[in-house]
Amino acid sequence: VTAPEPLESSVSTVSTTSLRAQFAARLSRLYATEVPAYQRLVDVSEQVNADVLRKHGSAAEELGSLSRVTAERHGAVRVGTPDELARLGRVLAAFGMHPVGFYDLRDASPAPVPVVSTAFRPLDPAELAQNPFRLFVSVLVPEDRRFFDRALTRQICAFLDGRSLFPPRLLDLADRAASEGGLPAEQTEELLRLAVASLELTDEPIDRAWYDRLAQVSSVAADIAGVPSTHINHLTPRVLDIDELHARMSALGISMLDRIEGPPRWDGPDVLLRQTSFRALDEKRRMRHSDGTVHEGVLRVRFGEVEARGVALTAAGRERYERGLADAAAAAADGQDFGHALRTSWPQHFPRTHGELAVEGLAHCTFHVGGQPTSSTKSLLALLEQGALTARPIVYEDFLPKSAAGIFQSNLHGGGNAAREHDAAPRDGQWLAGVLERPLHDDQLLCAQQTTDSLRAAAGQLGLPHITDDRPLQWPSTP
Ligand code: OOG
Ligand code: NI
Repeated sequence: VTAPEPLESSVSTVSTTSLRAQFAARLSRLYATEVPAYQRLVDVSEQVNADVLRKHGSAAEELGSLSRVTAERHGAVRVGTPDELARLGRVLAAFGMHPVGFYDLRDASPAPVPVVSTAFRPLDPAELAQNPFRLFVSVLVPEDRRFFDRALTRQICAFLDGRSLFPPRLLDLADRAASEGGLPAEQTEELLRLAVASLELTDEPIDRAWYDRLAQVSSVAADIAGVPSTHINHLTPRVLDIDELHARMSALGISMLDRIEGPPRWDGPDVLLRQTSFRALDEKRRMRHSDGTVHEGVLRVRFGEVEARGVALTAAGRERYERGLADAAAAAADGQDFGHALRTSWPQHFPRTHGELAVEGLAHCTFHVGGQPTSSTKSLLALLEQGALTARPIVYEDFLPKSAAGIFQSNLHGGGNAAREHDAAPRDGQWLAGVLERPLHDDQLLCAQQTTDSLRAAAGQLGLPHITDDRPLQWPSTP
């Protein structure tokens, strides 16, 4: 894993790990001032987490310690050009956050969005345990003819070329922090201040006609290219019981989306990610009108999302998940309630325990010595059966583009009118890696590497030359 070693040895150096924790905490304070209902969400999440821990004890911490979960946030930021994306990538490298995965939301259904995205986050399990702050970063694709005609593409590009989001001093400090694994203490304040300021809402007026023109095509395009700078679109705390959170927020009179996106609630293991949010609220913004006057207007683009995280699925597990969703969607097309259909069919797709998920090769996990083998075997399945090894689930650290598109959609009015007949501009992970000038990591491989490392360590402890991973659906084989 490529995360630089933190420079803990020198007292006057602040490590990227510590910088990341401070960056996340400051963004949280900033977003609370910008969107006060967010603080409510954080407070209620913390209460729910404390209650879950009281009720379930240490089992509640199987997928992360309470201190990790309490500080845990993901943010969403949207930028306009490859250049803006590359610069943001440099800033995030200062915090030990690296790009993982490629998401193309342009073909999300039922609500295509004209962006492609990646998630910047720590890679190393120890780094994730310290502070897992992640940022879902999307870049507009103004050349995509399904959304924008040639004239609009040109206008968007001209508008975006005229703005500069990340000052040179910020980039210098960030590059230094990234290459040295931290910064001298006397420079950290400046780095953090500039980094947070680059994601703060400005009160520079918005050109009303230009904003509305873009919003007709896509609200997200307007949120990106209709405004003079970028900002945090949302910041999301993690909660250990999202159904309880949803009920408590609703009881406080906060208007939540009806649905929790992702897998259903059930009495088996949570997988992947479940998310919901409160509806976007009116926010006052200064608007410049065509006659040149500036008045206060209202925009509604930012919302408060909350999430619960489950175990990471292998490709085989992901297939089950997709099939589960597809079955429920088919039932909904036949007039059934989607949520009901999903809950009813779920047990046909997933076993009821983490152990079974592990043994069937559906979920990623690490293996640890739990006792002495009762026979000479190198088989993982046999060692698990003998209790010589136990499985520990690996938490899902990434995103679900389908749910993401659902949340985009439900929170924005004027969903846009993508013309399907025109050509998409080609964008893929290789394109994104080229823009960022750094490799795009693969979440499946990162998890598989953790499994392999744990098996090697366990084999060493048991005095075996190796352990053979003979699970039925294991994936992928690490190179
Ligand atoms: C990002 C949407 C993705 C999530 O939680 O899935 C996301 C955005 O709205 O810009 O944040
Ligand atoms: Ni989000």
